[in-house]
Amino acid sequence: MTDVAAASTAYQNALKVIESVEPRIAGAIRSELTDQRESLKLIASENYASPAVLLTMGNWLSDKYAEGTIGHRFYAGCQNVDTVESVAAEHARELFGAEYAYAQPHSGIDANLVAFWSILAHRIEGPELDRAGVKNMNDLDEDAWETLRKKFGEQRMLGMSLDAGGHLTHGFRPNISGKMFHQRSYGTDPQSQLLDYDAVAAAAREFKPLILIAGYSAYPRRVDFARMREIADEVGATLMVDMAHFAGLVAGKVFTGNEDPVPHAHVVTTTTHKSLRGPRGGLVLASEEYAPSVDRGCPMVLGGPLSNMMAAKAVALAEARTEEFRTYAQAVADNAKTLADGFLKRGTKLVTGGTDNHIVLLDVSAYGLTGRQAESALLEAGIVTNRNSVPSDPNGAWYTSGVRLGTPALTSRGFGADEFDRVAELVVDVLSNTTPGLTAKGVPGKAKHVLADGVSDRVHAASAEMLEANPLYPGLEL
Ligand code: DSN
Repeated sequence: MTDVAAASTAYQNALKVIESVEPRIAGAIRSELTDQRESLKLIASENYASPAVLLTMGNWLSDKYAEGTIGHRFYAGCQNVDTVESVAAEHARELFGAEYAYAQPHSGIDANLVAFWSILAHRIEGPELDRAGVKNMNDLDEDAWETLRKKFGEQRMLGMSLDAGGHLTHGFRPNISGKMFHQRSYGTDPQSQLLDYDAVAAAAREFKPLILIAGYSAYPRRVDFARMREIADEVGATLMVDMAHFAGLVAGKVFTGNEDPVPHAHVVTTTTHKSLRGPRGGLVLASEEYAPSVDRGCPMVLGGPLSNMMAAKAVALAEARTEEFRTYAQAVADNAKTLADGFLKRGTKLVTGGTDNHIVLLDVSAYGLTGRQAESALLEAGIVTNRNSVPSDPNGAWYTSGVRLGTPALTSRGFGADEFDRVAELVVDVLSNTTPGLTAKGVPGKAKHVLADGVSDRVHAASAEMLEANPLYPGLEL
């Protein structure tokens, strides 16, 4: 980590300033650090950004409007934002070997919206304008515009189902993607719970999607993106990969060849705050062919860029270019394997029977628990996780039958094989000592849990030893 003494001074002074205006906010900031320091953070999508990344977010770049693109803004005085966005894009291109990078999306959903609309612009709008013999959509007459709007709404998307590990933004009804597109899902093999590429190909041949999406939030395995591209090419689809979860493993060169989406996909989206360990935000990478339409993210679906966040993305991407980051990324994957093995040897059922990325997905039904009960019992013992569906989950997306764990955050703290095996032991201790709680009617429900006496204390004590030996932001005093 960076110069900790300087970071301590910076935070102490910043908190003094915040305190003088709204002490409750300063208090919440202090207490968030304490909470993060004192719990086992196993949420697969969370991490700890460096002080350099965190400090870059809080400054006057936040106050500048800069709608438009680098060197082509709708506001005057954007020279510093141009520098920030250029550096972020340059690092992203070099780090991922991408032809084009767009650093403006504020989040993963924004990055996916930019990707969807850039694909629609390239594949649907462009040919329609050509047919009408005009360059700009404002030059279409009312009838042609109505035809184009209707065509946008007729397009199809094929993505991984939510219970197999796909993401809400991959075409599910509660999300705008499920309302914009006719959507179908591919799942995983019922026995192995692994992706069945032949089944994906068969679904693609039948459905003929405009967009084939690969990528996941809760699938504990690597994906063969070369095979996904073959499938997309065969049916004339655009291959979009959402690598939000595993961008750090791509940046750290743990996923290479067919497992690296960038050489195979037309468009790749990501968040920057998960395994990539940057600020909360999004990023789109694209081939030359899609670059001009991705570059229209603003005004297509975005407003003014968050220039302070783009600056922090640039700093995080600079960190991710280092040998130290590669070592970290490899440790994230190695630690996940240790964690999975720790569960398997203690008899816990894992979705797909293991992991080869940063995610371990427990099926807690054999403990007689829902994911919700398991999540609450673990939290009571100081272990922070999130419940998650398992394939064909009988308990649906709210109660679920699974708990998702990930190694990026604790690996950033320095946890290695011994600690992750111990983490598996502690999680098993909690789950095997938890029973469903009773509802108001006195019958076992799906939400409440009862953790046996003494378990929380012993798990807290064992965690505290590991957490103290691997401090978060060592030396940082508030
Ligand atoms: N919420 C993120 C996750 O936890 O995976 C995905 O958007």
